[in-house]
Amino acid sequence: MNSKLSQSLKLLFLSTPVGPLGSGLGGGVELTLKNIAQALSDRGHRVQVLAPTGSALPDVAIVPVPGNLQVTAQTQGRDAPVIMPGDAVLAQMWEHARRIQQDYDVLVNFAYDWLPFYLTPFFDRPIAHLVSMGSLTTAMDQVIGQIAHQFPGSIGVHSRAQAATFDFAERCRCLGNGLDLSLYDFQPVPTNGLAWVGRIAPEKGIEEAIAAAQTAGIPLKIWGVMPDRRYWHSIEQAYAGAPFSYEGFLSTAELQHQLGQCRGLLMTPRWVEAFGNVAIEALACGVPVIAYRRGGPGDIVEDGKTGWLTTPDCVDELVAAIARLDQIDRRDCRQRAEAEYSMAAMGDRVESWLRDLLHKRDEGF
Ligand code: HBI
Repeated sequence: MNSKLSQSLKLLFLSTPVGPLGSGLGGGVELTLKNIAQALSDRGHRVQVLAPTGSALPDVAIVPVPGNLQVTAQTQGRDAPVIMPGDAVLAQMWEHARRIQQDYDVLVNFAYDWLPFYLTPFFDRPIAHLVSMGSLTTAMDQVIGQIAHQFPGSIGVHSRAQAATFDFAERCRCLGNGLDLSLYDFQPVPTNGLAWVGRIAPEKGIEEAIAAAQTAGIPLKIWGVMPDRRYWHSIEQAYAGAPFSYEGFLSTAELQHQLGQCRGLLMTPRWVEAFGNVAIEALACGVPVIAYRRGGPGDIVEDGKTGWLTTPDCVDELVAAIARLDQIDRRDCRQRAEAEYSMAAMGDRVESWLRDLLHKRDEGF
């Protein structure tokens, strides 16, 4: 849909409360928010972001909100109670949003937290929720499901696999994701070994990637934020002598340059990744992706064309896939990213989602 044919939208984005934008603590949702803000601004919409103090994003207007950060949802148990710290930044963001909502057409929530969903019926303006992870806790499943039924079309997800973790999957709008591909250089010839990129945490399954690299005898380079040094040291001890090295948490510009030199990216999530931005970053550089048939990466990788899909948690199949990396044409990887995961493609999907939600609202849904 060409927004020139209809009025531009005034959008208020409410960020994740687990860390300032740009700190890496917000994980994939930081990049998602940044790219959606850019894609929608590029097509004439006005985007304002509320985010924890200390947030910074190039070319994005951010209103800093003070308060204590939220505990990350994936470290809670399935039956964990809903918790909020005293003086919570999440509560302050939504109090601020309540006061200024009349200046906007749609609010877009990026937090995977109970409060924004619970507050939705109390707001005058429609709220679009971009749910950034699969099912994690009963309390979140319940409150998201309630809003999915009460406000049809208001729940956006990244992949069908992620939607399938909820019992209201058919009510989820699948948005995929998108990148500014001009930031990623296609590298036709690899000069490096294997890559693993992500937050270095137990749910990411880095151990299997290291074990596969060790068996394959190919060095594995690891990039990403390291929230827990103790966990990293336990990995170093468990796999002493294996060919792997930690290469730091890099800017997108630096990461894509290093990642693009690799023969392949290994994605070994223990949990259902909602999407796996790293998969499309690799494709954008021409790097084939070997991923478990699990979660978002399972929806992104085309088996045998842009990488290989393997049985989850099976190191032997990772090793077999590594041996077949040179069967993948690296140009196919870049072309897939351009067709499906560009800013324009993601911008189309998000704009259409928000307009449909507004349209439903106008019809008094
Ligand atoms: N945990 N409580 C909470 N809130 C979030 O918004 C959140 C999170 N954990 C991880 C996370 N967001 C993002 O890293 C993923 O959604 C990508």
